[in-house]
Amino acid sequence: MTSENQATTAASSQASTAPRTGQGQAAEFDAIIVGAGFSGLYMLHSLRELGLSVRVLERGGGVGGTWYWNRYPGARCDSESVYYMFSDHMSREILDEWNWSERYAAQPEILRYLEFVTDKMDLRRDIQFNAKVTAAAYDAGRNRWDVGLADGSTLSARFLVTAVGCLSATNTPKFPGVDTFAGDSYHTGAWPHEGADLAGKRVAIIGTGATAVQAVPEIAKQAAHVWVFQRTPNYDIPGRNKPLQADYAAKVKADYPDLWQKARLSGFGLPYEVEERSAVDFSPEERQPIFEAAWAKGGFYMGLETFSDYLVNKDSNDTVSEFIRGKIREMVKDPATGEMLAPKDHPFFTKRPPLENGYYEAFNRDNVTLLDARAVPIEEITPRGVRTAEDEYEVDAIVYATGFDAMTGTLFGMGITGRDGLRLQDKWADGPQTYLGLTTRGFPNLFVITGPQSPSVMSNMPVAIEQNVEWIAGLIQYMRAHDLDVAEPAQEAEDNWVEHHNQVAAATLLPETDSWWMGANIPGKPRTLYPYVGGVGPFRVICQEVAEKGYEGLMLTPG
Ligand code: NA7
Repeated sequence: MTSENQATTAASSQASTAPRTGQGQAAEFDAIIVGAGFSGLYMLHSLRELGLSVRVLERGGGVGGTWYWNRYPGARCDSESVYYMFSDHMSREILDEWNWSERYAAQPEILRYLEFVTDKMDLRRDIQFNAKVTAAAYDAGRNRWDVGLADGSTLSARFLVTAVGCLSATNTPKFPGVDTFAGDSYHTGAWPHEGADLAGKRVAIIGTGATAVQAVPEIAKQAAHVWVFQRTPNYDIPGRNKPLQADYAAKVKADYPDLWQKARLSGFGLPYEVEERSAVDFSPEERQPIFEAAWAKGGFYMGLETFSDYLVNKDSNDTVSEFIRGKIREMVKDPATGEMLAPKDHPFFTKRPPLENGYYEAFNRDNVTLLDARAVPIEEITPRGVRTAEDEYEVDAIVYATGFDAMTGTLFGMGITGRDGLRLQDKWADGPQTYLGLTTRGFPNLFVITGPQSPSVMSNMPVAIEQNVEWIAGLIQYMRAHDLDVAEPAQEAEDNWVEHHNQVAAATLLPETDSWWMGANIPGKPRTLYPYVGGVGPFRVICQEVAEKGYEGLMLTPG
């Protein structure tokens, strides 16, 4: 942090400690932020810089968001740690001081990092923990958001910013008998803080997404036996996790200004070297060494640095999909298990490809059994375990690695109502309707960080988050400078954004695949692409142009 920054932080943080509270009245703030993960922390810092009084409401007992809740064995980030952090926009000092220990940081280290940031930036005193939002209603007469908490208390603010992440509402399938199991049940996204004792136990793991791919090898090391219930196999790419080399980390630090810039203008928020080329323009002999090099390197390079048209060209995609299937068959000793693990029902990267560190090898162990939950579905959970049409698997513990009601689950759970009592879930009943994913008509002064129809999960998250936060802070600054109190998108601007979003989605292979990106994992959820897939860089440019034109598309009015 520069000394100038420090001075502003100190001055504005004094302002932020003074909410206006009257007798019998709700505590009043300029802004309420919901969530204290990456998004909420940076939003708090940014609004304090503007001199706003701010309260962060966090349902957990500490900061961290995703990294507070997801404490399952093996939990780590699939973005390389050196890029999975705040840039110098938050604090140059933190960027210089913090050192990661592994190529991909594990959950405890990321949580330590976020605690470090919180303390270093003195953010904690404006965060209210164990504060679950149960209602948030816009009062047009007062132009304020009234926010109710589970403990019955209320607060109010001019601006409401949701910083609730994309994967914070856990999804446990409604299997018959799910509550009858006599052993221990865990959802990976709500793992007990004291840990789960799985040593020597018989464990059922349901799901084979990015979470299970991390958890299975770790649980297999402790458990007596693990049964993995797979409905759909994924294209898991080797992560090749390893200790971070000091010279590599130093080089990255030295190059940060360029690297952040590159990441901000990239497709997926990572500063990788993307070659604009199609796999179909290369012969099999030419493609092979390109694939092998990316496979050896590990990580998302496989998707981003080999060929650039996998999401729009099925023929190109077929080449990489077949390459990965071949690798899976090689890694798994039992041919029948290898075949079961090789995905055939969807193209590569039309579901989020997990990074694996020992997942396929785990199936070479005697104490791990893969079961085909597509061919033989789970019929019920019994007091003893998991019953399929063919068998009952008696276990001591069931681990639900069954994902999340992504992108909208938590927002809908907060009871958000806008102008004239319009409920967010009613407005979005057929799918999200937003302007830039950041705002939605009928909900004045509500801003959504990493919302649907913004790049969000299609990005290395901190890069998407910083852009969202800076745009929202810029808008609020603009409103204050021009004595404007209400921001709400015009209908036409919103319709145009939704249409653009849908056109971009339709040009890709993504809508054909059942994925949580498409809402397909939750029965009854509208089927639409939730994240914006036009790219982090292009999205940034669009948002910048909107801002430069006086926030074109938003109706900005005095209160
Ligand atoms: P995901 O990716 O949504 O994975 C959930 C898994 O659970 C997936 O394999 C599902 O199979 C499986 N699932 C869900 N419901 C069932 C039922 N009823 N029966 C059997 N199997 C089921 O969640 P994760 O937590 O792994 O990862 C979420 C994101 O976190 C990840 O994408 C990264 O961005 C980080 P399906 O594929 O639907 O057939």
